[in-house]
Amino acid sequence: AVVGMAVPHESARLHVTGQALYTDDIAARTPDALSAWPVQSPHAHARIRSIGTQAALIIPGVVRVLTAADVPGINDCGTNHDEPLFPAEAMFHGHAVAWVLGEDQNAARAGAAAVEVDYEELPSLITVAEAIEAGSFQGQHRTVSRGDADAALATAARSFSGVTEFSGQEHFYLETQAALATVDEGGQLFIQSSTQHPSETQEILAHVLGLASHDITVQSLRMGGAFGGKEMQSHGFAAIAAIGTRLTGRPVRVRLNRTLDMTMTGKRHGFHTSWEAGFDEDGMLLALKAVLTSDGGWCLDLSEAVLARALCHVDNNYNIPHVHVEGRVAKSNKTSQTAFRGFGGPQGMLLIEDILGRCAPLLNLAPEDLRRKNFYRDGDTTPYGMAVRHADRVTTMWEQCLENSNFSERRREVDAFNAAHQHQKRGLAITPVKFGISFNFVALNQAGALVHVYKDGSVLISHGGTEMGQGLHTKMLQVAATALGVPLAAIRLAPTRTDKVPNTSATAASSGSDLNGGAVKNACEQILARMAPVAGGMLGVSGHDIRFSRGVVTGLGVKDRSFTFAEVVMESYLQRVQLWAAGYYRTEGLHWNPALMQGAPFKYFAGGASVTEVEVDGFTGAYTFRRVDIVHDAGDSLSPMVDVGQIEGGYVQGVGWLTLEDLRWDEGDGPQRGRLLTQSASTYKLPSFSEMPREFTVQLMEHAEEEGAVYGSKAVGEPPLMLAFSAREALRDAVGAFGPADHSVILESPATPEAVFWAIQSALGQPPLGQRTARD
Ligand code: MTE
Ligand code: LUZ
Ligand code: MOS
Repeated sequence: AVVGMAVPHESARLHVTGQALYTDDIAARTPDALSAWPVQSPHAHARIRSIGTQAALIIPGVVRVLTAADVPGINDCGTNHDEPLFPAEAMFHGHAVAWVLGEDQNAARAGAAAVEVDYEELPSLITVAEAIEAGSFQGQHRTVSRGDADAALATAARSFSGVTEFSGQEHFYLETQAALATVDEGGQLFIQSSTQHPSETQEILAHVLGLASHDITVQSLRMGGAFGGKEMQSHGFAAIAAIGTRLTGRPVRVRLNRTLDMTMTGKRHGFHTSWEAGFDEDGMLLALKAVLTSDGGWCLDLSEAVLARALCHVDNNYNIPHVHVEGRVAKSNKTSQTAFRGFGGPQGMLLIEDILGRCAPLLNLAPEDLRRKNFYRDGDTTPYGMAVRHADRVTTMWEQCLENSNFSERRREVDAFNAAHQHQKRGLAITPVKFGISFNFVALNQAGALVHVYKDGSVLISHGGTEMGQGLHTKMLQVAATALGVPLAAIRLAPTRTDKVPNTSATAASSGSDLNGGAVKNACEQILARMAPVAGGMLGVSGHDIRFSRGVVTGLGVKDRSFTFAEVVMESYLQRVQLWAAGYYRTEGLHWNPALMQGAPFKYFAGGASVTEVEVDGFTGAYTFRRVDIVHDAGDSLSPMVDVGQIEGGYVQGVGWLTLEDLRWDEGDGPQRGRLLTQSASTYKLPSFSEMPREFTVQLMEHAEEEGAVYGSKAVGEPPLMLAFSAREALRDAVGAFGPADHSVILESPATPEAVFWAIQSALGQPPLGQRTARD
C-alpha cells in the first residue's frame, strides 16, 4: 500500500530549492498591494487618551491609519471577547494600538513612527509571581481530583514538597505571521493567511467586518512552521489586512519582521507550580497535591484549554492513586501566551518528571528505577477517570530503548568517566512519554474532505487540514492513493480553503492526519462504492468482487481481463455516476466533563521513550549532547520518513525549551518595564547544529497498529517534544556527579549553561560565587 511507504515530503523539492511559496511571497507578487505596520505601545500597561494621525498622514506613501473607529463590526479578534483588535488600553509592551497602511513597508513604518499616541501609564504585573501576589487571574480555575490526597500525604512513609517554576518558549517558526487580503467586484473577501485555523480566521473576520462567513474565503497554502503559534495568534493580522482592503479596495499585506513577531505574539506558557508528593517505603507514588499557575499574559486566548491539558498530563506515564491538582491562569502584562507543541502537556509532565528527578536520590533509588516501578499497568485509570489502554506499550518501548542505547553498560562507563574526571562529568537518563490524542474540547474532533475524480482518472483532493511542514499533505496524498487503489502520482492536492471544506478545526492537537485522513478515506470510499458496480458490469462480476489496486481494476476470479482506473472512471462518467464526494469523519467514543475534569477525552495515547547522554563542563556549565536513542509509537506509520523527521524535530525543539531558550522580560521599575529583552535570534538562543546530539537514533515501535485510527496509524506531531525530558534529567544526573552521592539536584528550567553552572556550585556545596543574576 502507498501508506507506510517512506516517501519524501510532497514539497521537499520546493522547500530546498526555494521555490515553495509562502503567504508573503504571494503578496509580493500581488500588484498594487499596500503594506501595514503597527504602532506599538512603549508601556506595559497604559490607557490610550488619544491617537494623533496628522503627522503620519503627511509622510509620502502613507495611505491610511487604522484605528478602532475603522472597525465595521466588532472590535475583537479573539474567541473570548477579551481581545480588542484596537485596544483602549495597551496591555503589554509592544501591543499594537493602531496600524498604518503605506505604499510599501518603509512608508508604513515611517508613518507608524509618526503617529502620536497620548498614553496614561498604569501599574503593571510582569511576572507570574506578581500576578499571583496581586490575585490577578483570568478564566476558570480547574481541579483534577481522585481519592484523598491530603490523607495519603499525611500517612505516606516519605513525602516531599517544593516549588518548581519553568519558563515558556518562543515559537520561532521560520516564517513570521503573514496575511494578504484582496476583495473582488462583489465584495467577496479572499484572505491568504499563514494560519493553522482558516475556519476560525473566517469566523473572526466576519465578526470584525460585520459580514457573514460566506462573504469571506480563507486560504492557507502552507506555513513555514507554526507549532501552535498560528492556531489563534494569526487571526488579528488577517483582520488588519481585511479591514485595510475593505476600506481602500486595494490588496493589503501584513508581514511581521522577527522582532515584531516576537514582541507581539504569544508564546508557550511558563508555569509556577507548588507541590507535595508522597511515596511508600519502596518508592511507589501514593499521592500528588499541586497548584499549577500558568502565565496567560494579557488575555485568555487558548489558556484554559492549555491548562486543562496540563492538568491531564501531570501523571505522564505514572499511576498516582491519590491526586489533587489545581490549575489557574494568571493575567499579566505580557503577550497572550498560547498553544505550543504539546499544548500544556509538556508543562504538566515537566512537573512530575521534576518531582521524580529530585526525589529519586532521597528515596535511595536510581531515577530509572523510580520511574519504571511507577508505570501504569493495563487496567489502571488516569486521575481524570480514563482507562489506560495498551499500557504495556510504553513499557515495551522503554525496554527496547534501554536495549538500543546499551543503557546498563553505558551507565557503568559514565560512572567510570565521572570517577576519573574532576571537572567534566557525564550524565545519562531515560524518560517515558504518554500523551493523549484528541482535542480536549470534544466538538473539535471532526473533519471534512472533498475528493474529485476527473474523467481522465486524475484525482484532486482537498481537506480541512493545513500544512506547516509536518507532512500532513504528504500523508493525505498517501491515504487517498491507498483508498482509491491508485499510484501516488495520480493524486494532486489543492490548497486548504474554507470554500472547499467548511467548519474545520485547527490543524492542531496532533490530530491532523487522524481527522482529515478519516475524512479523505471516507470520500474515496464513497466514490469507489459507486464505481464498483460499473466495473462489475465491465468485468462480468458483482460490484462486491471488484478490487482497485495500483491503478488497475480487477474482478475476483476474472483472470483474463482487467481495466485501468481511468477506463472505469470514464465508463462511470458515461453511465452518469457521481465521481466526486465530500468526506466526513468524527472521532467516536469521546466524552468529557470540563467542569469536573472527568471522562475519556482522548481516543488513545501516543508515546515513547528516550535516552540521552550529556557531558557537562564544571568550569562553565556548558554541555554537549553526546548521544540520544529514541523509540516512539507512531502506530503503523502512514509515512515513516515524515514521522522520523517529526520525532527528531520534536525532540530537538523540546531540548531547546528545556535547556537553551531563555525568554526574558524587563522586570524592573524603569521606563522599559515589561519589554521583551530577548527579541531576536542574537539574544534568544535556539538549538542549532552545534547542539545536535553527536549520535542520534530513532526507532519506530514495531507491531504498533492502532485499531480504529486511519490505516492503523497514530498521531505523531506533538508527543516527541516531550522525549526531551531525558536531556534535562541527564543534565541533572551529570550535575549530581559533581557533588556527594545521593543528594537531590534542583535544576532551573531552562537548564541553560548558566543555570547548570549554578546547580554545580550548589552540588559542590559551596556558597554561590559572586553576584547572582537578577533572575536568581
Ligand atoms: N512540524 C513542523 N515541521 N512544523 C510545525 O509547525 N507543528 C506541530 C507538529 N509538528 C509543527 C510540526 C504541532 S504544534 C502540531 S499540533 C502538529 O504538528 C500539527 O500537525 P498534525 O496534526 O498534522 O500532526
Ligand atoms: N485542545 C487540545 C484544544 O487538546 N489541543 C488544541 O490544540 C486545542 N485547540 C483549541 C481548543 N482545544
Ligand atoms: Mo499544536 S500546539 O496543537 O498546534
